[in-house]
Amino acid sequence: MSSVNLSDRIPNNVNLSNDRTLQRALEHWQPRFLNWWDEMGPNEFAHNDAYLRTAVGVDAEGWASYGYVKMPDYRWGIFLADQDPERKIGFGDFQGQPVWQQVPGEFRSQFRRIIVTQGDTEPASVEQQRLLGSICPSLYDLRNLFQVNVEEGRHLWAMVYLLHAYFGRDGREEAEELLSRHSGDVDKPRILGTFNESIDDWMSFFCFTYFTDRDGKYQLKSLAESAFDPLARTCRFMLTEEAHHMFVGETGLGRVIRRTLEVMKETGSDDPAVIRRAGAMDLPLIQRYINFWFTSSLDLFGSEVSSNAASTFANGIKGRPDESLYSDHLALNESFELVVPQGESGVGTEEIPMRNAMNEVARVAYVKDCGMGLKRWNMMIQRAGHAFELALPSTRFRRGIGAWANIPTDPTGKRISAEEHTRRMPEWVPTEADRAHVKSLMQRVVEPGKMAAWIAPPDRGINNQPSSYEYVKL
Ligand code: BYC
Ligand code: FE
Ligand code: FE
Repeated sequence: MSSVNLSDRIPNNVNLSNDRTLQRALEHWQPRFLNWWDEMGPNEFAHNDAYLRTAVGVDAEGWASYGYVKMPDYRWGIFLADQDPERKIGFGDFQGQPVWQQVPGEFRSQFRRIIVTQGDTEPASVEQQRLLGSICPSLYDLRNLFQVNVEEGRHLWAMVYLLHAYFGRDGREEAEELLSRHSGDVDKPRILGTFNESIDDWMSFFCFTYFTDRDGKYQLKSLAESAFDPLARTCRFMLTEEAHHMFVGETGLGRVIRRTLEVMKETGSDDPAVIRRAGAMDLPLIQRYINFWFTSSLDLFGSEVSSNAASTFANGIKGRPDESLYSDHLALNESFELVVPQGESGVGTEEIPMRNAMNEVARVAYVKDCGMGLKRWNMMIQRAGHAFELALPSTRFRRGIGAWANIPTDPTGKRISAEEHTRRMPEWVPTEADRAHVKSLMQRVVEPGKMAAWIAPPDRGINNQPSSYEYVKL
């Protein structure tokens, strides 16, 4: 197992102190990161102790060490999963050859672009979520928000380490740029669409952690297959942290729905106006939030037909999520049947070479994973005796990237006129009135154990603490 150096200014298990130049370069970037955190992160809470887990190693004990910490003092470290000296490239044109410990010159710019894109999303999400603390529904939720924030900060460190260690001067420049683009900035926005959307209420936060962090899971799974071993090991460790982010989303939405069902029972009504007057979120509103964030996150996989995807697969840069589940890792003689728009109003199919369909392959796996939570929530709704069913919209609906970009369809994927599309959109994504209602419920609740009225308490606390624990000392 790689040894962990916690006494360094930057905790790490990559022997940073053996490479003075790299260590100095990263120590030079560190104050810029802290400055960015101070300006763009949850700075209102800079002086409060929060009960957070910190990675102090990559083994079962080390990766989750719990204690109170003030966020600016959080020990953001560089941790790679342990190296497997026998590891071979698992897919693409170089399948079976030993993995690379350095980036081959001919693939340098492709690797850099992907690492930069991954790195860009991490600080973007912290920026998007920076104002949620002031309207938290409980100390428990506040703590979970901060946990997600500091770990996304660590994920930025993970990508910056790779840029500094393996990409020389352009890597260092890209690391600077990661702190100078900002979510929603008109002049210097973040790279991918979803990361420029605003997250100004907790419904959006729970949807984001459910749907968008799950894109993170699938992209990291793909990169964990990479032939470039340091990237693969970095992403493998990031995946262990990612699970908590999706837990926050799934349990968050589940608790909102549970509370809605209680209010439906108390009021004996499913009329959205009645539910809203009683201070909860009605189920159709929840469906519209799901529609918004799911469709936005679908775009993060890129185009269905992508020569970039074919080339990153061929070159061993990016595999399929869970590549080991496939039997053919070359994917040269297979094809993929895509559903595409046909003519003015039709839907047809098109056969494309499998390698060009790798974005879609990942998206299909992602959509299936997204469905799991909905099954559980629908079971709750059904058990409470209601006919309402939450559903994921069609992957053709409201797309901005790929074959279905800007093709008007309804949530079932049926093509409709542009006029109907515009007219009916308020049925399908959050309206001004929805957002105003959600906003009106976002009152700060910070007494230990107390919950805002629109959300049920969690089943259990964090790290075996009671849910009434003082997770953040205000
Ligand atoms: N918005 O061939 P195409 C996470 C661009 S989330 C704007 O279709 P390709 C996290 C694309 O960049 C995971 N632009 O797709 C979650 C390309 O631009 P250029 C993040 C988009 O190249 C929550 C062009 O369109 N990680 O970790 O296969 C909280 C044509 O590209 C979008 C990654 O994404 C979009 N939605 O790209 C915190 C992994 N989609 O080069 C963190 C790294 C595509 O022509 N990224 N474009 O200017 C990649 O692997 C790939 O770049 C993509 C697909 C998955 C984005
Ligand atoms: Fe992340
Ligand atoms: Fe995440």
